[in-house]
Amino acid sequence: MNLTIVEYPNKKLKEKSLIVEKFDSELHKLLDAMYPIMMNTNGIGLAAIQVSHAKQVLILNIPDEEDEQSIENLIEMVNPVITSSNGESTYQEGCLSVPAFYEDILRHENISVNYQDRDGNTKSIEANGLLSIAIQHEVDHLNGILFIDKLSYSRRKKFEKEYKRMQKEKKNSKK
Ligand code: Y12
Ligand code: CO
Repeated sequence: MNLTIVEYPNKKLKEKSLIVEKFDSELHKLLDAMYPIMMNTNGIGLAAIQVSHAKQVLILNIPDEEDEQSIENLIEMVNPVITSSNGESTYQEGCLSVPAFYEDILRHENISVNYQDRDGNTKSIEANGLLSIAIQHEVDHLNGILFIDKLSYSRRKKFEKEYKRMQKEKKNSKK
């Protein structure tokens, strides 16, 4: 499966993803293809909508204490639902669909999540720290929400201006 990352301002990123009902080889192929694309772009999280598949699917690979990512730490979530949350935490977030832009975003510190694995088995997880932040960021993608949608009016204006300038530069450098 050949996947490419969709970048803002592509309208695809606003779509709401659909619940997965079939835990078949097509789902497995999608999950298998998402992993290398996330790793090759230095990502720690990727939602299926970012590769143009409007399915409630996301993957995460949080670096360990040595800042290393390994396949043993890969988490695949299908149909995730955040069932409870508490506390507050601000983290500088980035997104593979909004390249080269990072901003402080306020989210919940601790969350509980119910989800299914690639075979449809029900799972639950309690998360804090970067894992909690990354899950909230990726679950937002499934609802068509980007981290830049959480910026204040003035920060968003500044972002739009900088992002347009960067896109222009990128286009000109390819000429
Ligand atoms: C904090 C909170 C949430 C997340 C969610 C997942 N985001 C990412 O994994 C972002 C990765 C990322 C990687 C980049 O590097 C490359 O593309 C090579 C990047 O840099 C550029 O686009 C130039 C930006 C974001 C993560 C952290
Ligand atoms: Co993202």
